[in-house]
Amino acid sequence: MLRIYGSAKSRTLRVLWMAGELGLTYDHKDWLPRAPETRTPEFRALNPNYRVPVIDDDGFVLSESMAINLYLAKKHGALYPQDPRHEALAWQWCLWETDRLDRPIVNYVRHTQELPEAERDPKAAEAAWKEVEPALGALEAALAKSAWLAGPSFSVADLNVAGALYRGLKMDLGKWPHVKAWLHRCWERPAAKRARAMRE
Ligand SMILES: N[C@@H](CCC(=O)N[C@@H](CS)C(=O)NCC(=O)O)C(=O)O
Repeated sequence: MLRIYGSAKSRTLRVLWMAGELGLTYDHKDWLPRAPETRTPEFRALNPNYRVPVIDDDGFVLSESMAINLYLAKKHGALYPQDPRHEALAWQWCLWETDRLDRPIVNYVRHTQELPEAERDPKAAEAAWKEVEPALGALEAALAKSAWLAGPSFSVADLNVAGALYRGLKMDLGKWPHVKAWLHRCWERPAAKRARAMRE
């Protein structure tokens, strides 16, 4: 039995999307980040970082959303590139996303749209934008050359990067037309829409 820990209102969104793509059944511990359930010794034993998402797949425990989705895709033989070069590109884009985009895009949208106005910090938004802008530029250059990030079709690489760019759906991406078109192509998938409905 697969168990997924974490609310759709967290980075667990991308794992729920992947589970939907693969048609998996799972037990869902629908816990928000920092919820009391994530502060227990039992949860610490699953993830000493106290963060979601985490999965428990028949006793195999794994954290880090990118790794979880790479594992699930490979295990279930779908959305996982078979060609070693495409597989390596999937790793590249997942690692790139975590390094370049994951936190800055959250900070940017929180400090421009999501936090109550009194809590928004323009300097934090500006600092985040200085990282988001070149990252979107790098993604635009790749997507101008290829419709998908790791091979000829939608894969775990697209899901992981588009999943992390959920907040990009609320941004003006006019300057990056290939990113915009790709992001909407990814999020129009039925499993993506179902995951999104769990969050909104
Ligand atoms: N790199 C991790 C990040 C996980 C993460 O930061 N999760 C947040 C929710 S989106 C969390 O659980 N935060 C709780 C905390 O900060 O204590 C991943 O991609 O899974």
